Amino acid sequence: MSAMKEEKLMTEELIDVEFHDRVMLLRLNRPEALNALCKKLIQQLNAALDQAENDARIGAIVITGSEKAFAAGADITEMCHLTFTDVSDKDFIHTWERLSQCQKPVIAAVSGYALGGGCELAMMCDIIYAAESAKFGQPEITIGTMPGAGGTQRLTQLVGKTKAMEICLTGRLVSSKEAEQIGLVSRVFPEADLLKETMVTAAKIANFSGPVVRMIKEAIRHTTESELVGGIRFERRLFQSTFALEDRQEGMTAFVEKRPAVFKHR
Ligand code: DAK
Repeated sequence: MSAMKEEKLMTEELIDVEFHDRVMLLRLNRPEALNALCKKLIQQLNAALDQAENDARIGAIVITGSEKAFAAGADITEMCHLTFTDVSDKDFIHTWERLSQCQKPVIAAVSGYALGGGCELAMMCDIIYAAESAKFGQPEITIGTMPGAGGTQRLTQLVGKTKAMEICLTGRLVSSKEAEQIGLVSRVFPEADLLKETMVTAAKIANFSGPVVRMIKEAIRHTTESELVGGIRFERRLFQSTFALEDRQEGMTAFVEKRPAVFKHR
């Protein structure tokens, strides 16, 4: 990473926070890297979620990105040089699960790419609204690794085994239309309407009784999340194990060097 890019990560806000009555709007703001989810961005996201949880005036949270990208995944340049020991000893990026633990309702408003960790982040939200331009996917296999933040688990729960297998094993992109058909997203809107419609839904939810909203969310999560706990941890450990593979090193290096990866199957 260049010194200039590093400086930006040290100093700039990578998330814009806006308040619209009882709705907190979080806009991922790292356009030069298609909102790739670096450590700093996840820290800022988690801090904003803590703030929302502790503020009784906030009744719902919306997370969005730019027109081109909700988020193009975890930051590959940040992960590229890590070794198996680096990631397994420190239980690499377990902090991502903060979003899935949020007690207040969270809606993702997705335009453009929601790939890898970006798709996983969206699936941690309670509702996903998408623009017609949205493209979902778990392309980790193309860079020699696998989903590590719930991609194999939440996607399977949402769309079923054979669709999840096909999406994760091919790394192909899923259009918003298909995503709606298979139950990955709640609703699809024209680009120009996406945020407006998302904010209307968020405001509606935020103005219902906060404790009742929390209880409904807790009841639904009881079914969905309780089944997931072991699988999420298992997946994260397998993801970390891919850092022992030459193919993972090659896949991520090839992305950074903008060339096709050549896998040696070891
Ligand atoms: N990381 C870092 N930089 C990225 C990036 C990423 N994921 N995606 C895009 N960028 C950067 C590009 O390098 C480029 O930077 P410059 O060359 O301009 O400096 C800039 O964003 C614009 O990207 P492109 O030039 O590639 O734009 P295109 O329109 O041509 O292509 C694309 C857009 C989204 C198809 C392409 O950028 C792409 O394929 N991106 C990578 C998608 C991907 O493979 N995502 C999965 C990453 S792995 C875990 C938590 C999370 C994860 C794992 C574990 N735990 C909790 C344990 C997640 C892992 C992943 O997400």
